Amino acid sequence: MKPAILSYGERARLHKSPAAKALLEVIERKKSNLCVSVDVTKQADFLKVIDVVGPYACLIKTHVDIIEDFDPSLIKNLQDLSVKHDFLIFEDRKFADIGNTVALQYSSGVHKIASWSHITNAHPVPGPSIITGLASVGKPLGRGLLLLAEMSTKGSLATGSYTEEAVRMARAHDDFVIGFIAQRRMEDVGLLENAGESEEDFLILTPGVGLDSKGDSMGQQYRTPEQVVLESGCDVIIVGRGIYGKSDNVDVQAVQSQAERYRTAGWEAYQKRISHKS
Ligand code: 5BU
Repeated sequence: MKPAILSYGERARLHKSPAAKALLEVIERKKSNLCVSVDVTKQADFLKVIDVVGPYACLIKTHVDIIEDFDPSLIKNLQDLSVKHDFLIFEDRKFADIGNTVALQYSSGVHKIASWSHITNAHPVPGPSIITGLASVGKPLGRGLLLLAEMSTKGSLATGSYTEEAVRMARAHDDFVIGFIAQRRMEDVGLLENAGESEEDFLILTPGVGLDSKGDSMGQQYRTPEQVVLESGCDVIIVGRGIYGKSDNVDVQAVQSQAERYRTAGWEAYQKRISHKS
């Protein structure tokens, strides 16, 4: 059966990747397919936003390299919040180098991403060696990788045969690749005719989600949770500024009510989707 018509819980039971299983389980448990992207630059704001949105999110997405006052205690605090509120962590690192370099960037340096981030992502542009490089670090830790098959920005080059090759690369490494950053489901992408019914279950995590705006002045494009989850069959909505607003002035009440609003919109779109099954 196609993943888009199965429940998250059914998919969790069938999935063989520990990272994908854990994400599907938390989605089902919390009835939330909302990933909050916390793109703020001060530790205190970062932790404050996460503490407020944590109860509504299945996943918190980070760009740890934008934190100006980073020190290792931030990671401990983030992990404590992940346990307190029951969410997974996704460092949106977008690796894009040769296998040896990405393995070092993933394991080492100041941030030691592999030691705390359940999920990370990579551009397929270097070819399959980027997956083997990252898997050499992440697979023994039970981590999962998303490939960037598409992007949400105007004029993205990740289309057509590039997207198809990303899907083929993932299929050849499905012991570590758990899904895609994409704008729609990928089951039918790049399949040869008569390929038959596929058993694959790649998760689709989708940025570029907003209820009140169609985009920003720097090429971002937004679609609604209903368009993303119901019409395009994606699994997780990724929302940043739509929830935390202006990063230099965190309004706790507003952040909480937006998180609640997006969580409800994402979950209702999913419920409509699976009620259309058969
Ligand atoms: P926003 O504030 O909801 O626009 O933030 C979106 C986040 O998702 C931000 O962290 C981006 O780096 C990230 N993103 C994206 O917007 N579009 C993409 O195609 C990819 C990532 Br890949």
